[in-house]
Amino acid sequence: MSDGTRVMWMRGGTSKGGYFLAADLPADAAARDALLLRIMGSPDPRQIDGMGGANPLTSKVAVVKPSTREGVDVDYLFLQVFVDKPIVADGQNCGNILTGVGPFAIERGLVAARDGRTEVSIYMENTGQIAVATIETPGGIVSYAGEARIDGVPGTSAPIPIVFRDTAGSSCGALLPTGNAVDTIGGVEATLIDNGMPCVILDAADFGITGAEAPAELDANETLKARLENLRLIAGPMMNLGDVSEKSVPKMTLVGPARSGGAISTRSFIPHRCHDAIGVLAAVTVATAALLPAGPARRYAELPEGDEKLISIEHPTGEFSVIAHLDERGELATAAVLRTARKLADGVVFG
Ligand code: NQM
Repeated sequence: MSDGTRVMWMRGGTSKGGYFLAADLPADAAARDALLLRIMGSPDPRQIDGMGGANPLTSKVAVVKPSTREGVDVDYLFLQVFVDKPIVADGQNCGNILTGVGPFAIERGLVAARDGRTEVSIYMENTGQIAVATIETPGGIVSYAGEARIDGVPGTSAPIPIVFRDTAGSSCGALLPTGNAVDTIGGVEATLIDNGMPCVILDAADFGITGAEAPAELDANETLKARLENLRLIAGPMMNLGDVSEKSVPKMTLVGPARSGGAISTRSFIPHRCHDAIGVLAAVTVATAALLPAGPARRYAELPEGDEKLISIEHPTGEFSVIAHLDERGELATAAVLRTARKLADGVVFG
């Protein structure tokens, strides 16, 4: 057993994981990944011998360091520790875990807090883009308490608004990597799109489901899951992602009509298990798909008028509001989201 590694465990949005300073982890990626697998208890469906919560949403890691980039405070690398496979993947970003990065950076002394609110600008290493998060810091101390509520998390917390810019083509090189708003793959219409998260947007009706089913019901539907995985393996190379059999992207998002007054309803496979809510950048990407001239998302989306649109993405545990600012071409220029985070533990973990 090692002497332990310094870590803060945090809930970020609707996910949870370990936040490490890069300097506290092995510099060699293979040694770092071996340590993280031990820390999470992977591979094991129950992660019984580690900190992971037996769900991809609770088997996540943020690696943070001071940034050398002009105007940027910190660099953030997201790592997905697979639950039941010995894989640590850096092929995707995570906007939920991102939420904890600002508070963590302030708590670790990487960013000086102001009295009131502190903006933290974060370079997201996985995709090479910047997000700006605003943290509540009354008296120069991070406050996690507040009145902000996000669906999928009980209770209320301090608000952490986050603004994303230039997320189009984050991993695929272009918003629409095939150049089309709609492609036909495996006999069904799909939008292959990446506005911060590579997603394959599909019409739930094409799979004989309504899109309102509970995640557990969809997870138990082996025929559906096999069909989605088959389409995902076809979509990966079309999206410039290569062979995605061991990658956590693209996400497979089934859409249908909104049922609770939102813009559209979603069930998002990430990629082998149905999300209890929806990822942050996945929600931004679905909102962007809803603005396209055609495709499964456009078919169902009910959108407000104006250049600033609140697009409410319904998911299994509520809704996710994306505030979309459109450019003169009617395309999404910036997206703002509201998240919350909570510090759960600060100490050392053994690998
Ligand atoms: O899309 C889950 C999550 C995510 C990712 C996933 C996320 C995002 O809910 O930005 O937040 O898609 O694997 O944490």
